[in-house]
Amino acid sequence: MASAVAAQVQSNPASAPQLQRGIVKMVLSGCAVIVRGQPRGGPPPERQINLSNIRAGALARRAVQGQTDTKDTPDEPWAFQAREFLRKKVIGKEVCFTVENKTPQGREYGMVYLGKDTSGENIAESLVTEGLATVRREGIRGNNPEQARLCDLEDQAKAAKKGLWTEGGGAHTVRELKYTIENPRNFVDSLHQKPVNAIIEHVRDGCIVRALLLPDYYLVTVMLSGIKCPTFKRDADGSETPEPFSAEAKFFTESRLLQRDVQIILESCPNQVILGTILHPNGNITELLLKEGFARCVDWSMAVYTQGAEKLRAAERSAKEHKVRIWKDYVAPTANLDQKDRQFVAKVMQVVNADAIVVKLNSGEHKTIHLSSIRPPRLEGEEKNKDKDKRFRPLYDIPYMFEAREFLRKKLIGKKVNVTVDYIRAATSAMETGGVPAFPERTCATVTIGGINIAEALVSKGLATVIRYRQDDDQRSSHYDELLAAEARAIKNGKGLHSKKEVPIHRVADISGETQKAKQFLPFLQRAGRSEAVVEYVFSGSRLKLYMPKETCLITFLLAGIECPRGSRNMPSGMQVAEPYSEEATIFTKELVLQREVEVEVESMDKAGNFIGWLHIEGVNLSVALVDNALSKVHFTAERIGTFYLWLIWSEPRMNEGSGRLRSVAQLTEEKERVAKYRPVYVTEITDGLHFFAQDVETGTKLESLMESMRGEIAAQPLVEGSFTPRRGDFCIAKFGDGEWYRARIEKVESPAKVHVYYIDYGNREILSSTRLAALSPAFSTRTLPPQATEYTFAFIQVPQDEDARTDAVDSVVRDIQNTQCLLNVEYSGIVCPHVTLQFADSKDDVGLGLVKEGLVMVDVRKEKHLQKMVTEYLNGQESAKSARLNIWRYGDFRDDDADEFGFRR
Ligand SMILES: *[C@@H]1O[C@H](CO)[C@@H](O)[C@H](O)[C@H]1NC(C)=O
Ligand SMILES: *[C@@H]1O[C@H](CO)[C@@H](O)[C@H](O)[C@H]1NC(C)=O
Ligand SMILES: *[C@@H]1O[C@H](CO)[C@@H](O)[C@H](O)[C@H]1NC(C)=O
Ligand SMILES: CC(=O)N[C@H]1CO[C@H](CO)[C@@H](O)[C@@H]1O
Repeated sequence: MASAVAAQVQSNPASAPQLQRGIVKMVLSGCAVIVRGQPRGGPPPERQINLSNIRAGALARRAVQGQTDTKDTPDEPWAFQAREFLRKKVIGKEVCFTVENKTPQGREYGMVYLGKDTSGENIAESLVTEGLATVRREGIRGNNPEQARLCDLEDQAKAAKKGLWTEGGGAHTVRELKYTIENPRNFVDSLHQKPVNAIIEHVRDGCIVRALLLPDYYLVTVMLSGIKCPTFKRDADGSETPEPFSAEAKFFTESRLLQRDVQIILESCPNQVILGTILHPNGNITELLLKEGFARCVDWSMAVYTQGAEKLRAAERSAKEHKVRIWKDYVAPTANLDQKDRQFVAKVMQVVNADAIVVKLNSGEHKTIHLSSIRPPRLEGEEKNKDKDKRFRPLYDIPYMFEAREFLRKKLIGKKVNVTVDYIRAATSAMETGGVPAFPERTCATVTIGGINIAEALVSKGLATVIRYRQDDDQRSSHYDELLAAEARAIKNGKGLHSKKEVPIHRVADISGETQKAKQFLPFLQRAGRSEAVVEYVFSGSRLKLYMPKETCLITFLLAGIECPRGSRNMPSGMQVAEPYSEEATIFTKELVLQREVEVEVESMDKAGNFIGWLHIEGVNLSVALVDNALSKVHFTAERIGTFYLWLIWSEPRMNEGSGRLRSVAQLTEEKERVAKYRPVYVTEITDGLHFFAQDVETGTKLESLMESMRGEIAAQPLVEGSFTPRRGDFCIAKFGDGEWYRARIEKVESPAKVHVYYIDYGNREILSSTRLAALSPAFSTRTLPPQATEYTFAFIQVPQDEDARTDAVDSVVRDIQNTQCLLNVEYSGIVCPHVTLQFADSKDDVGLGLVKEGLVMVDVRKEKHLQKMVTEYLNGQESAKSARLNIWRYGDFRDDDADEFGFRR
């Protein structure tokens, strides 16, 4: 050891003892220091130097534990003052020293000077001057000038009655040291986390220190809150085995904190160990240790850290990322994922139980995501075996499962969320788990919506619990501490699973497949009219399982008016092959209604106890939407929307008639060419969302004559005002602002004075008093002439989400085409309505392309092969708008991928 320090020695004239250099690591007493060299790839060597020729008092010593023949010895008078004088002067400082004498036991005596050479302060002289050390006159021989000088200084100190030479002895300089604390927990609590002044007296390992608390001289062992460093494991035979980096971690803390003045926040005292945080002006040792890879975060003790746990996690994360020290072999749980698979935005399609969701990725693919580090409600012990014979449905029968699922469903379904993958849990085979059911691979992620971590929200409501991990288990939420904190709050406030109250019970009548029960229930549901329901399962495009919250029952529901192509299924005669497009129909329905709140009208029931009726979601009639979707791909001359509409309205449920209609429609979609058969329409209404309503010019004369005779009839037989009772869904006639009557449908009845109507031949809506409504006579009903206004939207363009941009586009469309005859061609289908191109009747210019060229909208880049020519034409238009910096491009170009941020929606 000594040789390494000697290696850093400077040569000196042969006569004088060699001058050596080092840094003071520790002051042992008023007359001894430990000096160390510079670290070179590990903790440096060190030597103890006792000061020649002087003596300072001995510090207090604790009895050797377990040996009854030793006792605590107190400080000698002025000993602590001498140590403190020296500590403040030299700790952590560079000094130089000479070794004048070495005892056979290896003890070294010398002179120590502050700084690089002997021109610095001679610390022995300073001590003597202050009366903090005495001179060993007995050892002085000959006439060494240095020794003579020490004697002089001592004489002066005596004369001035300094330190040891003050009258009355030094009893007041003896500390009343407290090695133990009776009740450490009370002691810690009594400080209320106020910082206490302290001196670090010993560093046991990187995160455990012995501290002298001031001003009362308590000696306490403090473990740094939140972390753990590699340490020295004591074996059974008493020898210590260092863990990798334990010595380095210890040196890291020692070189910064040993014998330094600090403040300590004593944070907690679980079973005798005091946890605390050390404050030092140069930084935060806890954070530094983590950042340098000398420590790892510890969940249980992290909870008491008062200075912000997220900073510690971030420091640890940085060390892991850079693979420093203890993390040198670290592999992130998501290391083999591309960035785009690690973090992405996706749309929630389904909530599975209470801890997983199915999302739709940009690619259109569906993916199941588990919420990291949480555990959904589950049955404990005996409850599992209760009611064994009853049909067990986890969603309703496990306490709080339904609440948890509903919380997630209401918050997330159909919404876009941010997914950050935290870890992939490998599949476990049944063999590994010893017969416990195996799990497939799971992608576990933190899912946020509007900045809220949904797992944290769930936990804070007591609707899920947090999984506990082994210390070194990295497969966990990146926001694990927040989850723990949320759980602590939920427990404290007795939320959900932590509540002492009776668990909420969901008695659900499962009527699906129970013909007898269904029969009894039918009149009830028929009478109920429109009822709320949640779609719990989609078997096929037109066959669903519904939960009716008011009636608390589960039913199987078939869409009236249509039958979707059947999927494959097992029949006694063998596997029945799926009909074409069954898969597409199922996906279409799933995307539109799965787990959504819908309204249904039950009309009838089939032999198997399935209810048949209509289903509406956000104003869309699912039967119509399904047909529209297939229809709009159809060659226009083959099927007319108007005809189809009529068919839907008037066809009775035809459950056993097969699916001829939709299939024939589907076959037509095989067509590969874009079909451009423009037909004349009259644009009657434009909505704020850039949809529009148009009438077919061909049937226009029919509408005119119908209106004429209708108005004639009204004139002949004036209506009795107020004799009409509006009911939602009914057709009627309504007196518009121009004083004329038009056919309409009632969409909502707020009050007799506020009835929402939709003019079925024009597409506009109005709220008016029921006094301006009257019954629609059967002669003019939709049976005679179907509603003439059809809703469309522009193909190949994105409706701007930004309100101002949208208003600009709508204004331009209103100016150009409202109440104008145009030519229309259906290009492709949409969920709400067909997407079409429109041409001006005279110039044959494309209206949508005009909007693109004006920079009022962005292009929706369709992928269909047969549409590529159109898409290219639109994109060229967009390029010219960009280069001219028109409207939305006025701030310059941005990639299509940025569209969302700029307020555009595809
Ligand atoms: C050297 O200093 C240490 C620490 O103060 C002390 O315990 C020891 O007795 C000293 N050695 C001698 C021989 O004075
Ligand atoms: C997703 O996160 C980003 C940044 O972290 C944020 O700007 C964006 O609004 C988030 N999106 C959603 C849907 O929460
Ligand atoms: C949609 O649903 C209603 C039930 O409210 C039904 O009567 C109607 O025929 C369906 N079709 C259309 C086109 O509205
Ligand atoms: C409480 C406290 O002192 N925190 C400090 C920990 O150290 C970092 C720098 O290392 C400071 O920024 C914090 O203020």
